[in-house]
Amino acid sequence: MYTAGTAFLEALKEAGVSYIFANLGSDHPAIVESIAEGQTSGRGFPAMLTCPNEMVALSAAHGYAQASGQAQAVIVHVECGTQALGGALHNALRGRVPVLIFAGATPYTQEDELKGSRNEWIQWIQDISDQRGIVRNYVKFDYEFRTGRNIKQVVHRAMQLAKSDPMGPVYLVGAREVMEEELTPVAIDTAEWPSIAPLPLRADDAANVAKALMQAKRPLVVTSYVGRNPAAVGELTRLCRRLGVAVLEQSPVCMNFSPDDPLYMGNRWSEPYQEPVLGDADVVLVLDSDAPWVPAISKPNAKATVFHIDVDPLKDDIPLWYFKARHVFRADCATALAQINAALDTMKPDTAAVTERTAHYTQLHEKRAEELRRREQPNGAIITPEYFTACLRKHVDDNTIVLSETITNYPTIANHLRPSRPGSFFLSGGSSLGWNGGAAIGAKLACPDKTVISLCGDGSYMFSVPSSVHWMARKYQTPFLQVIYNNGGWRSPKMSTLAVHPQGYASRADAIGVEFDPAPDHAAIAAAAGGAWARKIERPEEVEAALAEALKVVRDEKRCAVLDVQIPHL
Ligand SMILES: Cc1ncc(C[n+]2csc(CCOP(=O)(O)OP(=O)(O)O)c2C)c(N)n1
Ligand SMILES: [Mg+2]
Repeated sequence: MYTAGTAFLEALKEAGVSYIFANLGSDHPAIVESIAEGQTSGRGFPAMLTCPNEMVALSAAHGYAQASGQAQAVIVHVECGTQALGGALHNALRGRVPVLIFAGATPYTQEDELKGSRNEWIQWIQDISDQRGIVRNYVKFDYEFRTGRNIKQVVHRAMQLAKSDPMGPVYLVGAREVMEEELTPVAIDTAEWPSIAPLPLRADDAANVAKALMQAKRPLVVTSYVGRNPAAVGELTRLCRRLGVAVLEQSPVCMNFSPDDPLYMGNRWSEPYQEPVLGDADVVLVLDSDAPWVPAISKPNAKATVFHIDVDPLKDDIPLWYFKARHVFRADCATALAQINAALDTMKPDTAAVTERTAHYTQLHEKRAEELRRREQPNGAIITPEYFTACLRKHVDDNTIVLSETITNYPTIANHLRPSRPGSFFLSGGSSLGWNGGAAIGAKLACPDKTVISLCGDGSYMFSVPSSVHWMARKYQTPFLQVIYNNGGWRSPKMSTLAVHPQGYASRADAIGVEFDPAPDHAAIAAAAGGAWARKIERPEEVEAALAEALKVVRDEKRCAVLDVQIPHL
């Protein structure tokens, strides 16, 4: 037996897919049959994992790709399973995550003309006019298999698109009749389907950027995700140290530059004040950022020269987007930074100027570090997020991956966890809440020997479909520690309201629709769904013991632990 379904699975295997995160339906008999046949005949197809919720499935593929760089596959049920991918698709797009999503389509014959023809009532209900239109705002490529004959080529083309910069999700559809087609196998040489080579700068441009940074009085790098390619971090660090260039992160979604480096100036989100370091810079080099500052509240000096090097500098999928820059380059930042460093090898920086710049920025760094140390001291009988995060920091070793969907505590994590290893720290990269649980499963599957810690707000925990996540985590043995920064609801929309209406009615109201009152027993959901260790803590003196026990459960018992940490409420 060799059907289009078999060819599809074979192509995924050839493309390096290890896991198919699947939520099945009446559209998938060919695939289910081929997997069962493959298990008997030993075809070695990717493992198919049952995902009771589609958003968790795609978030798992997302976390896997973040932790390993490898694109995985997601299978969903026709148009309704596609809808249920929900905001995970937005996250995959904005996170620039390579992933192949396949959805069946309802059969296109109804009188048994072909194998797979309609034989269930729902197949009329699931026929819509443009299934691919559901996702077209969010994928790099969408296509429907018209025949089984070239199904492998189409999968490899889709994967080539997904894995080429700027990376992103791709969506394929196949109706039952196409997937049932009996085929003669087609041989593919995967070496002939590479992703595009990383784009370099032109040599002159690299030299010009090097010269501008070298001659600047207050040179500054602004970045959000240069560290998505961990190789870029070393080149950036080398560049900054040799010239005394500082780094400011804007809404960082991964580890970009060591927060302990004296040239690290901190991280900005949407705080309503002008950033002094940004205002003082005379040369600003933006590296990989979708929004390098929020111009209404903070921006570079009008006299500053701005360079922008980005894997996707035009952001053509963000309709209203403009940030003034004099020089804009589409390039892979790891390559570009190596080129700028190579250009500097032939130049002679003024060592006195480098020393002065380094001393200036080091002084600012130390002042900031002192303030952060002060904030993480224990504060009476309450657990502050800063104190808790500082305690957690001591447990994060070199073998740990941390995920954060902590919303109003994003800055707390950046400042007090201080992730300093490239490739060890991730946010979703998007803004649709609920990535944290599935992503932890994916990261653990990608790196089974690492400890995975997923941090989330109480709202983000509920968005993550914890029943699905923890059922999967037990079934597929992906233990991780989940910490809930529980402030009793959605602090973020409350802050958004107060930022626009500081003295308004909402500022004086007792409740504005963001409170979780009465509170759910969050950790117990995970215990019920997946046998997770569950604990709620409220006092600072409980923190150390709870963290030690939770991590022991994860590392030794290989069981999930969910720690509900009560921080000051809304
Ligand atoms: C899918 C989705 N729905 C709604 C929102 C709007 N939203 C942004 S932050 C937030 C609250 C998050 O709550 P929590 O995780 O507890 O973090 P907190 O704001 O309390 O720090 C909401 C509802 C969103 N970003 N994504
Ligand atoms: Mg909250």
